[in-house]
Amino acid sequence: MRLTRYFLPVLKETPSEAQIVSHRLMLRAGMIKQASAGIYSWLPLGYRVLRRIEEIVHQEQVRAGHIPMLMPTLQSADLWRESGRYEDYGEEMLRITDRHGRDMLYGPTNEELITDIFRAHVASYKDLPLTLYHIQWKFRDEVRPRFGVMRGREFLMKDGYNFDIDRDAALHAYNRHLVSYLRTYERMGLQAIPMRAESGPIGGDDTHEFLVLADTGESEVFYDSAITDLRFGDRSVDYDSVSECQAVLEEFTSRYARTDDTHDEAAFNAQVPEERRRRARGIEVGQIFYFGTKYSEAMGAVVVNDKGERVPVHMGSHGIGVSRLLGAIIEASHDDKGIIWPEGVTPFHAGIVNLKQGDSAADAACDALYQALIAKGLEPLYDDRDERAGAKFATMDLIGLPWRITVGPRGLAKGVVELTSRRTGESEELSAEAAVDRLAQIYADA
Ligand code: 5CA
Repeated sequence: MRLTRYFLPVLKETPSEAQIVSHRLMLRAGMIKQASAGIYSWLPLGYRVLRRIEEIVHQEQVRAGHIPMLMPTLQSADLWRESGRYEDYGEEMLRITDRHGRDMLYGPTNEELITDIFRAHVASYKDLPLTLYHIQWKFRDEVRPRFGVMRGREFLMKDGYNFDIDRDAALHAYNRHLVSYLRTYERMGLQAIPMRAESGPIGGDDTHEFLVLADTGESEVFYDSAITDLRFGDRSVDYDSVSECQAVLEEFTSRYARTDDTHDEAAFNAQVPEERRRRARGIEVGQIFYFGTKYSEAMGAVVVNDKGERVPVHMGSHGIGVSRLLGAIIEASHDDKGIIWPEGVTPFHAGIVNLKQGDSAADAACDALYQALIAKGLEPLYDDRDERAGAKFATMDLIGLPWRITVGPRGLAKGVVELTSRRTGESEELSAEAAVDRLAQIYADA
């Protein structure tokens, strides 16, 4: 993409309404624009990152054997009356009446709708296990929408639902989700720690939230610092193997890590040596639940088991805050100049800065570099504006592309360009061809 043909409305001023750094940077970098309280338009740069995050979530869900689909945002109130949640959900639910006077709602989550699909089409244990998921907009009329996309009213969520014949099978689905979530967040450059939590309006006793540690996080958390040494890495786990998934769950959840809802000071002190006790704040980027037959009993989602008996199906639901993740990644990865995107989610792979726009040699070198990167399957953002170098560098630093290639007459005379890492600030002079090869290698490894 050439910047002169793009739409990147960066702001010079720091917007006064934004209280936390991720919100400020998303506004300044022209990624989002508020449409109304807690509701945002995704401008092209923000939309690119959102799509990349969605893509990683899809890939990891499919890898775990889960099946993508799409359910609507608007739902009928009647389904929610069956589960009893129409009344229980309270003011957070946006209720709408259609022209025929029918009660509708903008879905805050989809347990009822998916259970309705299941009961219409599945009747036998032979069709289990089954896990369906979608990535769809949700609406929760939060009392205090704030921090930009972090606590929105409209937000994008991946929500998945497992259907299993009994508790053991459903707990395997729970563990499988935990494993797939660890992989998912690490691919985005994040460490998200599973912590024992409360289930709230979703229900059930087994639940973990995934938290990214950050001072601006809304949750208070208590954990054993040894947990921050754990990495999922690129290990391969067989998602069908009960013991392999169980082993990962045990590795990542046996140490003390809880949100304030479930925190138990006595247990904390007894289980964790004093020097490893941490009390901090975190951003909840996902949550997994096992709630058994709560919805299947209320809504008549039954299957015939291998003994010919009709039994309610065991379920869980599993959410990832897709739009919130942009805020979480920026909170975890920025400096005073702007965002620093991890390679896995960056909106463009590299920026090209032409130090002397209009100089025929510099322009030609930039054009060639731009084409060479595209030929390697990379997406560059070429700053071809007629601007001072300082302004171009400031824009690149603000929008946070992990790599910048700087091209100018002085370097070209020596046959080199400059490759700069946004994260370390280190630069290296090398030929344009070598820079292209280096970037191709970096992204192949990422
Ligand atoms: N049905 C379950 C799992 S699919 C569910 O709704 N879980 S949840 O309530 O925990 O939401 C899942 C994730 O959505 C949360 O972990 C959080 O990352 C994200 N989320 C929840 N509320 C908001 C909000 N107001 N703004 C942005 N993201 C949100």
